[in-house]
Amino acid sequence: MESLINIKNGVVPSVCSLDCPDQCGLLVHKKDGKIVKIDGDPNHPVTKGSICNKVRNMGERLYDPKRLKTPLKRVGPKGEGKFEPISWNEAIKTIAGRWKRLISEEGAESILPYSFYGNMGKIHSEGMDRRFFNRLGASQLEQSICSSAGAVGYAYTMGGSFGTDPEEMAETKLFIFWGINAASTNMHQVMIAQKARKNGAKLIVIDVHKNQTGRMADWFIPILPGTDSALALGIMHILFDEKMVDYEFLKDYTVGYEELEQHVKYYDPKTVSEITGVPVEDIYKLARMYGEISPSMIRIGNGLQHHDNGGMIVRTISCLPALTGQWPLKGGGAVKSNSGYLAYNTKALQRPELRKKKTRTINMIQLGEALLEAEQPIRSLFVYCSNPAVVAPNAGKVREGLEREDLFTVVHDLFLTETAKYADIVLPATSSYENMDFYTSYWHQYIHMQEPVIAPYGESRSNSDVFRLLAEAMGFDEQELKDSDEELIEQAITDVANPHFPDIDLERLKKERYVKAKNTDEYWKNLSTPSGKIELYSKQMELDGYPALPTHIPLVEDNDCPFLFVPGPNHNFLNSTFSNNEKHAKLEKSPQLFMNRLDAEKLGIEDGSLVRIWNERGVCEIAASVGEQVLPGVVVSQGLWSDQFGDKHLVNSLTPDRVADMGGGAVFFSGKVNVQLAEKTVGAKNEETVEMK
Ligand SMILES: Nc1nc2c(c(=O)[nH]1)N[C@H]1C(S)=C(S)[C@@H](COP(=O)(O)OP(=O)(O)OC[C@H]3O[C@@H](n4cnc5c(=O)[nH]c(N)nc54)[C@H](O)[C@@H]3O)O[C@H]1N2
Ligand SMILES: Nc1nc2c(c(=O)[nH]1)N[C@H]1C(S)=C(S)[C@@H](COP(=O)(O)OP(=O)(O)OC[C@H]3O[C@@H](n4cnc5c(=O)[nH]c(N)nc54)[C@H](O)[C@@H]3O)O[C@H]1N2
Ligand code: SF4
Ligand SMILES: [Mo]
Repeated sequence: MESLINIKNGVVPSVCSLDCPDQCGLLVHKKDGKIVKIDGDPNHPVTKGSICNKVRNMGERLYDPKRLKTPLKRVGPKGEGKFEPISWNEAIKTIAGRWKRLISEEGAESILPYSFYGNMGKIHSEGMDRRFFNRLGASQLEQSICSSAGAVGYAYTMGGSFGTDPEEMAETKLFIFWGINAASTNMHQVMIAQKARKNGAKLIVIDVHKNQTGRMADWFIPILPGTDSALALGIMHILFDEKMVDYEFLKDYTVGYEELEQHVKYYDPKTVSEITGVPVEDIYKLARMYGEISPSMIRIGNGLQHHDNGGMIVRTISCLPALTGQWPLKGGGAVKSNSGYLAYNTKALQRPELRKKKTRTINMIQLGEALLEAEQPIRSLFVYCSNPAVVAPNAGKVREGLEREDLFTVVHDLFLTETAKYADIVLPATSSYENMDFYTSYWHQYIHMQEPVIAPYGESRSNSDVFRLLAEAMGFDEQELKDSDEELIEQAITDVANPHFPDIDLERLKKERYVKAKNTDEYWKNLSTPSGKIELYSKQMELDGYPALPTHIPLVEDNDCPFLFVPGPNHNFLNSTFSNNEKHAKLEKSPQLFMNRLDAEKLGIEDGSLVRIWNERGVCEIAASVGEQVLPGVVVSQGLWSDQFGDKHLVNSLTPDRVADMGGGAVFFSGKVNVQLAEKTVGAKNEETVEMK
């Protein structure tokens, strides 16, 4: 078949590579070999031709004049951004030379790869890179920044990342979007709910911020951050009390419902109201709606798990559908992540056997600490598919670590990101439209094929190409480090020990482009929990040091600042991606701090006033948006803004790098801050004048 790259003019199929649950099927319009327009693929069974504005404007990013064309070496101080072009040959030789010396002097563990899912393609995000770093024997990275706390919490109840099929949600009569800003972060989930609403379905949104998603709900329930376990337990209290539970389902398919019934007696509506800020009558109303309307579906968002108690919150909420017997119903249940259905042959892709020695693992959310304080120092960092100087918590500390003169840093990216500015060597990366890869959604149930649709930009190279080059330069001659991208895909989709994985080979995947997981209907009958059932009571949790029953555990007292700070993502960026592209930044205008009118009045802050937000970790300045969108005591910002808008927008300079209760997860939303009118505030980070009250 002709390569899609060679089609100079026409429309070619593709898939969105961004870290977004929707994983849209795309149609790419080409003129003279360049992308001129990106549309949705109307034949895609879930995304059905609609896509977000971010990717409609993707051309602006792909052909942004700031995009990197050649490898670079740093010629100014770290962080300043002065670089000179060099050849690939020089770049690879420099890296391999430094690493060979480091390995002989301090061992391979002195090298740390740092990556996340800037590109969700499996080959490029967890393929040849894993093989290479396994062979190298480098330190390992715990990739916990996004969804690990909730994934572990959900798995205690449900055995793994398995939930309701979005394609069945036309039947759903009650949607609860819980801690998800779906209007921005899962647009097709919203479209499905809107369609169902035309047939009488109701949409409830439970959030700490009445944002674009809350505003479209039939009922918006504001809640205090980190208290959602208590609300879920309060609902359970009423469901048992008012006999709205399905005892037959509980008896057949769950463990521990009798213990749970006793346990939730402690969570009476009055107590729950005091914890959550949700009025008693609303707790009753919510529980009764949940008890009476079927099928119901809870969309469990990522916002919940970015808290000290995030794993337990997700664990608790995921018990609810069993109580009213939702799982057997079409369109009933819950979705946190559906990635389990498409689990592929990771061992064949990543080759863990290439690692000959056990090596240390470093939690990615504590990069600053690892760079500054590790007993056995990290001497070299290789960053790809991530921008830790902006996205990692306690980002000031991360930047301090990146400034270390004795740290040899390489960054592989499409742009000179904030992180890349600290690099010694920068390598230009291809975009996903220039690569071959396969993709699996973590919301719908399709696996996708991506073939390159345009030629590599400038001298840029894909992740797997870079690791093949590095392997050669290091003198590694294993065949696994030479395999082509096609071979990698074939290995990953062959001999898959997952009963839901579709019967595919590379040929079928290329021909059909997206294929659905199979036999997913009755997954709730045979779960991978220790009992095989839904575990309302979990012995495993007890063994792991948690309460066996779902429990509300208050947030850690971060410091004595008065406001809980929830800095989430925004509509027009994807994490920090797009924040450096003019078109997207313009659409987003500027960052805002949402605060309650009562708090603002006390502090003399008006709508639009520039406010200073600070704590012992850092300081930011942004404009206040005063109103009723958040409860008193809570402030919310949106977006991970690029440094090009000034150095006062780095919200992660304020966020804690503590580890959540489960999965080593991040606690971006459990930090506390002080807020004052900008001109009134004295002092800043590390100065003695900082007032903490
Ligand atoms: N447009 C856009 N889409 C994206 C992204 C993006 O940056 N921009 N990022 C992608 C990625 S990587 C991810 S992980 C997802 C994240 O997308 P979501 O799953 O939507 O998660 P968040 O936006 O982090 O938080 C969701 C909501 O949780 C609320 N929240 C925070 N704390 C609490 C709490 O204690 N209780 C309750 N009930 N609500 C709370 C926040 O106010 C927010 O509205 O989106 C993906 N899609
Ligand atoms: N305050 C706060 N901080 C957060 C969050 C939050 O809600 N609030 N959300 C957190 C979450 S959920 C996540 S997932 C993380 C995400 O954080 P990151 O994974 O760092 O995501 P991005 O900021 O999108 O950066 C991805 C980078 O990968 C690059 N890239 C894209 N494709 C490729 C490729 O094929 N090869 C290479 N080499 N590079 C590529 C992009 O250009 C971009 O610079 O952020 C976390 N940080
Ligand atoms: S970012 Fe999400 S909604 Fe937008 S095109 Fe990609 S998968 Fe679809
Ligand atoms: Mo994420």
